[in-house]
Amino acid sequence: MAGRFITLEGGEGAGKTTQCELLAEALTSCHVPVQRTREPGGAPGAELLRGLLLGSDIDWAPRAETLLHFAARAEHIAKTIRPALESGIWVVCDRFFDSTMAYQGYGQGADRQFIRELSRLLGIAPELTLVLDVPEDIGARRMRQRGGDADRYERLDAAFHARVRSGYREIAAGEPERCVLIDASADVETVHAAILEAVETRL
Ligand code: T5A
Repeated sequence: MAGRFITLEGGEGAGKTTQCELLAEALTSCHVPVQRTREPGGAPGAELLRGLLLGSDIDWAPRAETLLHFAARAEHIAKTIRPALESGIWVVCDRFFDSTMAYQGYGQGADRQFIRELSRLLGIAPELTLVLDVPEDIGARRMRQRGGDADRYERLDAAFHARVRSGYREIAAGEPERCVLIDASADVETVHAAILEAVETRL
């Protein structure tokens, strides 16, 4: 596939959405064709599943919740990610399978081997994953300042968000060839510069 596949990951308020937008703009200004997308979602069917996962108050069984994220992901890959990559477009994706490992695996205690196996079966993986690392209290403060209603995951307690953060740090440490840990507690421009440096160096 001619396009390159980049994902941004991190806990609540790490600044992924902000940084996805800045990275896509930077690539576009270098005449690189880019598709920005997000999970859960990124295709009509996957957006429907997003509504179920974030908007409902159902206390899903961990395996069911994991499979719903992977169902949304399979749809997203088939309808958006793979077609873009095949036509030479770079994909900048806000969350991907590391989110399921961090949130469902480390955060909610779902079977990590099950998640690893589902990730492998997708048959596609990012070439570069930027893990935006921010202390939970800074992330929570940013979310409060931004306002709006908290989704199902944002409402979970501080211990959950601490497990998600340490899960991400473990993922990044375990796959250094794919992942770069970025200190996201700095200001927007500093984080953007660190991301550009990682993209230039790795890709
Ligand atoms: N989920 C997702 C799972 O549990 N399993 C999965 O498999 C998947 C794919 C998705 C939720 O679903 C869960 C994880 C999530 O809880 P979402 O609505 O897509 O939810 O929300 P998030 O991905 O968490 O994204 P958010 O938009 O809520 O946060 P971001 O993208 O990290 O942060 P951003 O860029 O929107 O910034 C938040 C605020 O901080 C400011 C921004 O201006 C904004 O106001 N900000 C900064 N302020 C100071 N310094 C910086 N460096 C800043 N960067 C941003």
